[in-house]
Amino acid sequence: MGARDTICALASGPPPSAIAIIRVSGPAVGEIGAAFLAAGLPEPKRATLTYIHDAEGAQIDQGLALYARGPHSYTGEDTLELYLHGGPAVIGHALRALTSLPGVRLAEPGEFTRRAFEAGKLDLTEAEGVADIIEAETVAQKAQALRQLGGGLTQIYDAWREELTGALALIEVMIDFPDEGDVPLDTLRPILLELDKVIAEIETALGDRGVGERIRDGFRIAIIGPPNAGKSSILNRLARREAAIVTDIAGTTRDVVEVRLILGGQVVWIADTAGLRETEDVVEAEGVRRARRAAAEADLRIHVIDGAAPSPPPGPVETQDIVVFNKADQRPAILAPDGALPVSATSGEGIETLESRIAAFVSQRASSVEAPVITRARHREKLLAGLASLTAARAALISDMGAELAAEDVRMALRQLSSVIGRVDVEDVLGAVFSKFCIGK
Ligand SMILES: Nc1nc2c(ncn2[C@@H]2O[C@H](COP(=O)(O)OP(=O)(O)O)[C@@H](O)[C@H]2O)c(=O)[nH]1
Ligand SMILES: [Mg+2]
Repeated sequence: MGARDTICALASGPPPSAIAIIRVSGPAVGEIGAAFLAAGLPEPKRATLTYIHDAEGAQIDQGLALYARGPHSYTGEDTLELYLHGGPAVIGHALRALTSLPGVRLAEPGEFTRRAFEAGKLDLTEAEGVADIIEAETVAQKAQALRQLGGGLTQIYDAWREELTGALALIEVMIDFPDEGDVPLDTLRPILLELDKVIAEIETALGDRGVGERIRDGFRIAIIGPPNAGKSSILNRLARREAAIVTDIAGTTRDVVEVRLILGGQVVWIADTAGLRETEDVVEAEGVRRARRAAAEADLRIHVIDGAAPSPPPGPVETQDIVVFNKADQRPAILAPDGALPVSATSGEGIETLESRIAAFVSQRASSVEAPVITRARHREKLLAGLASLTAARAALISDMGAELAAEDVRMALRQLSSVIGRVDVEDVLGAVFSKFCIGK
């Protein structure tokens, strides 16, 4: 294999912008500085004003150049950043000039960060934090991403790995010096204490009701109720647009229609669903099945009672759920069952109160876990597998099934935890993680 490609990309937003930042990383940076910058390659980490021209000597622009010598750079390689005027002609000319050199090509999504990961500058959870902070829309998402890219998760996993490595060493001593007869409790106790501590911490992390994932991906709210209760009309009110079709024909909504909003400082997905009823229509029946699934998976359900034909909510109402009595414009609110919020999708009455109830729920839920350990499904999967291995190790130890088995289980758990931070089994996850990045990062 020859030398590694040098990669380049526009790192700033789409043109036109005041300034465009073009990033370059790889072995050709020195050559690019010498060939394209009138001032030559600048001193490391010193912004230098210079003319920039292409290989034929045609001027591209005047701008700042910032050079970082590997390994003291984001990617660990030599990198060059060019701050140019952010017009499409400048950017196009600069990228064409750079990629005209042999060994220089446009970067893939996330390739700069992937190189940083490969150089050991970041672990996988930190790299995920980089992607998340770029995508962050709410302050809560940003705070979570910032904590993650600053090594907040790395520390937790490192501590677990250290404790398990210690426990493993003690188990291996048991294997090397088997006692005649039963293992004395003195030998077992410190190992069990160590395992129990990690088991308890992982269980706490898993028992977070998905708060970290919800902060990142959005809380799920489902509007459910009988046909014609006004569910779609309420969704449209909340969305402030005609997102779902409203008619007086029962069974109009057949699929789940989702609207994304920011409420209570959180991303919230509100799902309008098909009215819950028995039906012969196959399409509507599938809609009802999806409605039930959306209701079951939601963090919060809005049960809509049809004020024109009141009946109790068909599904189970959980404590956090909101019950609304719709069509309050037609019916006196006094007819609303206890605790139900009178609203009218037609007049807008009660909709603000409904919004603030939803906002209160999501902001309270989001702050119910101080620093969520799990921010992606990937983390949850590995932690569940790790927990299963540790539980098996514990069982093997106390039931005398043999220290060898227990050691194997602890090794397995270590592997699961290490794969979250990208220390082992990385190849299968790297593509998935970095392809979701934007180009230039
Ligand atoms: N008077 C009145 N009619 C409503 C209200 N909300 C919905 N409707 C009407 O009730 C019918 C069913 O509404 P829709 O939103 O499609 O109900 P869904 O089947 O539960 O989605 C439509 O004719 C709406 O115009 C309301 O608050 N007041
Ligand atoms: Mg509907």
